[in-house]
Amino acid sequence: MSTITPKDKEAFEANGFHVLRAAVSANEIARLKEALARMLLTPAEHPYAKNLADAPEIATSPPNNPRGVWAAFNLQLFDDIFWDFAYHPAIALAVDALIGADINLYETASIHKVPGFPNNYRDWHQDSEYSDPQSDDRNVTVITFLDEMDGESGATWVVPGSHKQGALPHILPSENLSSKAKEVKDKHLCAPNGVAFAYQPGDVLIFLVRVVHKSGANQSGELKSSIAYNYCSRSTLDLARINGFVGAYLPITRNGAIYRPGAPFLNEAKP
Ligand SMILES: O=C(O)CCC(=O)C(=O)O
Repeated sequence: MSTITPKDKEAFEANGFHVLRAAVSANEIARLKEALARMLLTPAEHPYAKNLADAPEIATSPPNNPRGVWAAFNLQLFDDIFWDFAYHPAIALAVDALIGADINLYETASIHKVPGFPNNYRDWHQDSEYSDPQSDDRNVTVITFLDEMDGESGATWVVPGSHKQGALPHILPSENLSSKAKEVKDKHLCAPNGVAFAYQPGDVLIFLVRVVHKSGANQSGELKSSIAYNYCSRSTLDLARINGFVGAYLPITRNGAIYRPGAPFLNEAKP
């Protein structure tokens, strides 16, 4: 059973986001952080290292993130725990209640903000810029905060209600120091309306794929990490075969429960 109430769902449709507090336990956070710490030490020559986007220009080679990785993709390639995590009941059932019924995995990623991570490195954008064309927009980004964060120490910023504007034009950033990833053309219009919240490890931010959002600066002295997974509704179709992520479209929930491969089909097949 999810904790999402009809009021939560109504607010989610109006604002485009929902904050799920204390969804992931301290023990789970510790295990995820251990696996991410190992992933950040992946040497550049490793065959899977191309899944790690580094930012050596903002990282001063700290021992816990020597290549200055700021984003990582296809996390299941690095540790099975990231595959298990896609099925985290508190998160998956909340997403099912918000955008389902029935959700599939869309993408797995993590974000790492070194001390001094700039305010506009990953600036205002819609994730739908990377998933369109889809048959509908029941696709969400789910940020699980692994460290204490707020808007000045790495938390994600969102523009409430911005999903209602539809797909906005995006351009490449003009700043020299940036992720070089596409951002909203008129981003100066987004900034005054952006909000960020204070998060504890284990809190989760869920937002629709057309919600304009950005990475917060990290003015703290510590590395701040979060996990960013995307899920879509089972009925959401990828119209141009855009999604090549590992595990894309595999079932996560069915009939209001976590999907378990083999059940009941294999049980029924027993002699
Ligand atoms: O930093 C965040 O939490 C959001 C990152 C993000 O939006 C992105 O990389 O597309």
